[in-house]
Amino acid sequence: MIKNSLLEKRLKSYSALAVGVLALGGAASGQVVYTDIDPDFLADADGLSYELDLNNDGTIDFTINRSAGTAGAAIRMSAGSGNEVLGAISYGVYFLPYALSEGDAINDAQTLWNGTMNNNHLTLAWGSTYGYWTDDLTDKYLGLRIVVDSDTFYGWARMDVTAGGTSFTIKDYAFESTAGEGILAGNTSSAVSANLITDLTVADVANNGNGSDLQADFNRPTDESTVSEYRIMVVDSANVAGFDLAAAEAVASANYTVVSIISKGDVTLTFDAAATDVNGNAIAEDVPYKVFVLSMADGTNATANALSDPSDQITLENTAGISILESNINMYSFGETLVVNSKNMELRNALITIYDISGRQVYNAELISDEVRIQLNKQSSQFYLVKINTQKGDFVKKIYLK
Ligand SMILES: [Ca+2]
Ligand SMILES: [Ca+2]
Ligand SMILES: [Ca+2]
Repeated sequence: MIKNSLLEKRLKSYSALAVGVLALGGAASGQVVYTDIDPDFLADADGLSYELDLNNDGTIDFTINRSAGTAGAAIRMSAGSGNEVLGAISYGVYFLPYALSEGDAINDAQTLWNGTMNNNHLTLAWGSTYGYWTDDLTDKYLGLRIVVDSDTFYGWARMDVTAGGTSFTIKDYAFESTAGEGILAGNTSSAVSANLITDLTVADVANNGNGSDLQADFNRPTDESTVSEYRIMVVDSANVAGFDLAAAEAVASANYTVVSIISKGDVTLTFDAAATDVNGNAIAEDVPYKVFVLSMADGTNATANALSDPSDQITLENTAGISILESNINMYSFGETLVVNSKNMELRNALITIYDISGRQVYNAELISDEVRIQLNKQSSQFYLVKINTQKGDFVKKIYLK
């Protein structure tokens, strides 16, 4: 049953293993490992089978066989544990692998995967009766995925078949070595990724207790031709560990903010009051967040999306009229009175200067005690910028006086 060509193939597979491992080690992301079957393997008689080791690790992942069926010849395949093929269910009990065309997507967006139906016999061709591989076909693709140590890898195998399930020829195969990342049928090199944004920063810019307090600032990539849009995503820091490209791609559209590429220049985005985190929870104070930007591929110059690194963590705080403690300087307000004090006498001989929202200096004095109360005459509630220059350093805080 095992022909010389298969033994040769296996030897090639083991040598390909070393190449594959090297490729994995050197790849930051997006590395397709391609294996040519040379010569192509032809199964044109009952009992011939091809054992496909998609990732060349010595473990057979799929077996494709040419057998005798009740409807004449048949081509069927079985899958190793956890491995699956892209296809469709027929009559509720049979699974028929698709004959994909070059460029068809093979990824986690497809839901019709199976590896076990009909007692692990997946049917490519049952005579001329059942299956997507019953006609004469050239250069069609099986969509494959395998599980290795609980990671999923996507790949394809290219085949020709003759009508009625009388023969199949398997020519080559490939898999994407980045776990979870899809592949296009026939692709032998990695998809080009959309360009990433740079210099992502976040800030707390208001005290509304919602998304409008949060601002994200980033620079667009110099070359935006690979990008169709940016999706700005707020992630609860508790969930950041599992937030990868696949997770970002799966976020519902209601739970991120889109920045289009139509408006040029670098981006300063203040989120909507109704904005949520990626799980749909309203953005709130006192919850640590990190922000990500997903660059969506334009589909022509790039076909893979790309996720930025997370921003620094930010926890929105309500700084309106409440105590602020920083560098041992305590500052709080009530009515028109601003109270500044220090635990460790840093304020002795410090200079305090207060500016209003327009930048006008409204108060300036040297502090002679550890606590000072400043009465500000003002027309309406507003923010003030308080600057304190001490011997140990300078301290600046925005404060809201009612
Ligand atoms: Ca394998
Ligand atoms: Ca070949
Ligand atoms: Ca705030």
